[in-house]
Amino acid sequence: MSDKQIVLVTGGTGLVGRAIESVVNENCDELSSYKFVFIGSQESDLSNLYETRALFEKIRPNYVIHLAAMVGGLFHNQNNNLMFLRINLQINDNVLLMSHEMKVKKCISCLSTCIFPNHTTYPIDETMIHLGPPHDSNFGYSYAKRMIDVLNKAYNSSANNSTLFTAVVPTNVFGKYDNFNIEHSHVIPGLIVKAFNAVREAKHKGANSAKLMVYGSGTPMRQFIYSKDLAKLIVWTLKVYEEREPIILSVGEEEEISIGNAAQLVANAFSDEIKLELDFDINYSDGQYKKTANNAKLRKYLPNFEFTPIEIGIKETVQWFKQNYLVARK
Ligand code: NAP
Ligand code: GFB
Repeated sequence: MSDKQIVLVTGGTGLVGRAIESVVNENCDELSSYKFVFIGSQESDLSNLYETRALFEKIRPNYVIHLAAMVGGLFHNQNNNLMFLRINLQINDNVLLMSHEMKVKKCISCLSTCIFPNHTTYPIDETMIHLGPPHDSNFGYSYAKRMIDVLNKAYNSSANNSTLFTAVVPTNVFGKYDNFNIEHSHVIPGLIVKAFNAVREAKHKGANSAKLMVYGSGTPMRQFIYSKDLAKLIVWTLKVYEEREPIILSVGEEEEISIGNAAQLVANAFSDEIKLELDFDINYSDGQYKKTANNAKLRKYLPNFEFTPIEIGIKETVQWFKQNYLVARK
């Protein structure tokens, strides 16, 4: 009988899950008391309670890192708010119910900085989640995520509960194994696949420059966290974080950059092949202008945590995509 603590990672086959898997593989000794089980929708459709129950009865986790969700960028959310709401409500209710019933020691769920009130003061912090409606473009996803926070409060205060229900609040994430589908993806993977295609087309034509199409005006502001850094912080949350209240996992406010700047960093990552000039198409929506998050609570715990500089993270992600574009999720 193994005395290892079993950690079930739902959403284990996605961008964040795969990053946690590589952090776990790189730190086997430090994490030797845990056995991580990474699952995707092939192992269990977590929007279905019976399948969720069967999974939990099979794995019998001591801890749960709950990442599984219907996830997408601005344009995917904008056109599918009902689906994002219902599917994520179902997944979250099933996973938290089974964590409670199976007396999991700690269940760490994932919120997002995009679920905060659209009209608010800045920077946003963990206390502001419910102080007003979210941006209309992703209200379905946002309210489903906010219900995790409400479920956590309800379970934590219920009489027969023995699980610590808590949550992390990542900002926009990017990295290897992301979703590179242009219609559904977030901005950085969307730009990478567009840049990759533009370079390939230019080379085919013998041109030495090309355009990189950027949707919108490029003026909205974002904080981006490299998936490897987020993974390290989520493993830290598993081992150390014992508060019921959520914690924002983000680079600092001073790292906030415009979409145009992010696009330029993507173009620079291809400059060894072709010069890419940014071309902004304002027929596309800008979405939320800003969602500046404060990471002071994280810094109180980890004052010296070093985030990967975004230009390095983007270069590594572009390199990975070039080597894996045939198998990348598109
Ligand atoms: P992702 O790459 O789209 O991965 C989603 C994961 O959830 C995949 O493993 C997927 O399995 C699984 N999943 C989806 N529907 C499922 C279902 N019905 N049953 C079981 N598993 C299901 O997403 P991500 O970017 O890693 O996001 C992970 C978490 O971070 C999510 O909770 C998300 O809301 C949160 N987050 C993400 C960002 C971001 O910018 N990406 C920002 C803030 C918060 P398959 O591989 O089988 O599809
Ligand atoms: O990552 P993204 O799709 O979502 O970024 P949000 C959208 C911003 O990037 C808009 C611009 O200003 C877009 O006009 N943009 C430029 C692009 N080129 C592209 C492109 O090729 N693809 C995409 N997608 N955008 C999401 C929420 O908001 O944040 C989700 O809708 C999720 O729920 C995510 O939580 C973290 O950052 O605007």
